[in-house]
Amino acid sequence: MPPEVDSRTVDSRLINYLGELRQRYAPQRRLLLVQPPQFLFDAVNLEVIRRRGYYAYPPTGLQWLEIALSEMNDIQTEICDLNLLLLQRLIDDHAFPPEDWLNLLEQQLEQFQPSVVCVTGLTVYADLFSPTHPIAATLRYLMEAGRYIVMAGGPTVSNEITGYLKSGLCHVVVDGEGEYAIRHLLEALFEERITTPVVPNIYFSADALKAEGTSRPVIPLGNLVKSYSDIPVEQYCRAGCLNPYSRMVGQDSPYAVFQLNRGCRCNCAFCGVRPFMGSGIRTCQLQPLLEEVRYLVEERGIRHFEALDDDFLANPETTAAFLKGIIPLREDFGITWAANNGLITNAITPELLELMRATGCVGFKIGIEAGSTEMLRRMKKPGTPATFKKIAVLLQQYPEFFVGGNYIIGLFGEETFGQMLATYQLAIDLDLDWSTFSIFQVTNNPGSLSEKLQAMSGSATDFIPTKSIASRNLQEDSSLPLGAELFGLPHNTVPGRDLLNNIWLTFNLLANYIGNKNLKPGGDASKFVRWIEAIRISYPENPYMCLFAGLGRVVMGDRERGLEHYAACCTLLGQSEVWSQRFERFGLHELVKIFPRNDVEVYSGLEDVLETYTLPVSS
Ligand code: B12
Ligand code: SF4
Repeated sequence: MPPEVDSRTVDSRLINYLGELRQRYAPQRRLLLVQPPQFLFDAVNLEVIRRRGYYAYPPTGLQWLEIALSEMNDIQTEICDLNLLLLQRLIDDHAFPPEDWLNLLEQQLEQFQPSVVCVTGLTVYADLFSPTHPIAATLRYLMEAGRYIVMAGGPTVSNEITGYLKSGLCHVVVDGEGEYAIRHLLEALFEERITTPVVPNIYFSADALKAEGTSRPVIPLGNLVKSYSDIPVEQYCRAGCLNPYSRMVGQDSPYAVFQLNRGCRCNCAFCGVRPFMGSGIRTCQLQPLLEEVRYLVEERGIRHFEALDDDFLANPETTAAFLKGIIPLREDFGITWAANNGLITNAITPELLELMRATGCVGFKIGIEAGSTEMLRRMKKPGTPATFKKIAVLLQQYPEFFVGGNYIIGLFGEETFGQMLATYQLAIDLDLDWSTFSIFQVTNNPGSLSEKLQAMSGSATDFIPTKSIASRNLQEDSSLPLGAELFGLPHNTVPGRDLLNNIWLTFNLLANYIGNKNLKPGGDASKFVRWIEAIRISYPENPYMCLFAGLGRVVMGDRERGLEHYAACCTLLGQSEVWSQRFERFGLHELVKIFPRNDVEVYSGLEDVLETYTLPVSS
């Protein structure tokens, strides 16, 4: 029976299409929500997986969809996090070939026997149609089975909506937030009466039609507690990590996520949040959210959290109320949390920092992005170098946080080397614990990503270039300047991709390692070491991380551990001509020849290296 509809709140083309699907598949009310692997198989590094260095995020988006459907009659839902299952399998069973991962999906399908399968996904940008791309491969597998109504959504799919529908990879795509859309879709599929209005972020059929309706940003109601019955949340830390912060607090510390606000007040030109989430901030209900966090801590043993928010400080009073609400969990269970996604720099206040201190915040990133005023203006970043400096000074009073600044180089494919130097300069002036440099990528426009990638000369991969390749080592063109030579580049040069990689490598080494404030007198070497030892997990072949972890240990007075790192560095250098040459070009070989014995030798050794660089003058 077609559902009873009110023509003002439905799109008849969508209703007809779903009617056709109903006829073709005779679906039962069983819905499987799938998160495919979140990494690309072409760049898989099994050693890093086994060291638990890959992302393992609970599937928050799918959990919200499950909650949205929980009030519908008799809909049975189950969440299958294939990313988790695959990581667990690869860690436990060394004989398991990663390319057999679809067998894990097949097992879940067999067990649950769904009629509708919803697929989410977030991967780095790559060919989204490739036979090995985890999202495309999952969808293709499901469609070829010919037994399921297949719906897709999430950030990556939102970049290829038309292409995915037109190539028959799914029946429906939902762009952006999915709660209202999924509820409407399932009502139209299963219910006799449709009670929810159509929303225009639904795309459907092989013609990629867009539903006509009134846009309604989702107001998140309630919490995710019920959905956690499906999620073995305490096992995620055994399979991977959230980011270096979760590894820093201890890889065995069970972790989860929370989200207070959806959306972001800002609309930075390079960022995908506004196009994906729409404008405006929607705040979760405070008490239910606190209940969720309390449940995770008290009943599931979670001890570390990551804030998923794009704008955690959007409403300072609510953020303060939330933080006050979790103080007892800090006091009774020693919880920690971090905000790797970043806080809006100008929204940071002493009051909030005090509450962050009282709730076990281990660190956060702040969005700076560029040092040149014209680039900041062009990207509509709130803040100026002067306002960033003011906050950086304030942050020096909170040395217990590990604070990283986010910076982008190669902006819009047009940034000059001189403008990049201004960014480097600002990073040095702000003197934070870390400066995360990333290479600019196209992420912020809906439409076809493949076309945009072609326009941007080749495929974009990870923001952090060393993560794009299985070995996590950059292969450089040795004829291009690197290290000290790089600073002789004419300031009006607009570097291409290879040169950008060299600039990235040089800025990263100089700002974060050779010139790191925590490896100078008065710095906190132990904080530096905890961070480097946490990031090293993901870069087993990187000798400079070993060298600097070793130097940090020496400054801490732990020469024994320092020598272990040093030995690992020498082994890696012995195995790699490329790295040995790079060490020479960066001036690091002297530190390897005579490894410092104490803090004073580390300080002076690093100063000597810095002196070999003619750096821009500090403003
Ligand atoms: C946490 C996070 C991550 C985590 C992973 C989170 C996860 N669960 O997988 C990590 C740190 C790994 C990550 C990495 C990256 N991320 Co990220 N990440 C986020 C962040 C901050 C929050 C995501 C989240 O959990 N949201 C909360 C839940 C509730 O939302 P959701 O998952 O999107 O689900 C909703 C909808 O998407 C929809 N939905 C989702 N799936 C489905 C399926 C169906 C069938 C339906 C109907 C609906 C639906 O309904 C859900 C409920 O509303 C977002 C910012 C944002 N505003 O979304 C950026 C964001 C998603 N990331 C982004 C990017 C670019 C990346 C990277 C590609 C960056 C890079 N090049 O390195 C990497 C690549 C990931 C990888 N695998 O290597 C962009 C994506 C832009 C775009 N449209 O392409 C965002 C929007 C941030 C930004 N600044 O632009 N990320
Ligand atoms: S402040 Fe951050 S999340 Fe918000 S638009 Fe800018 S970059 Fe994106």
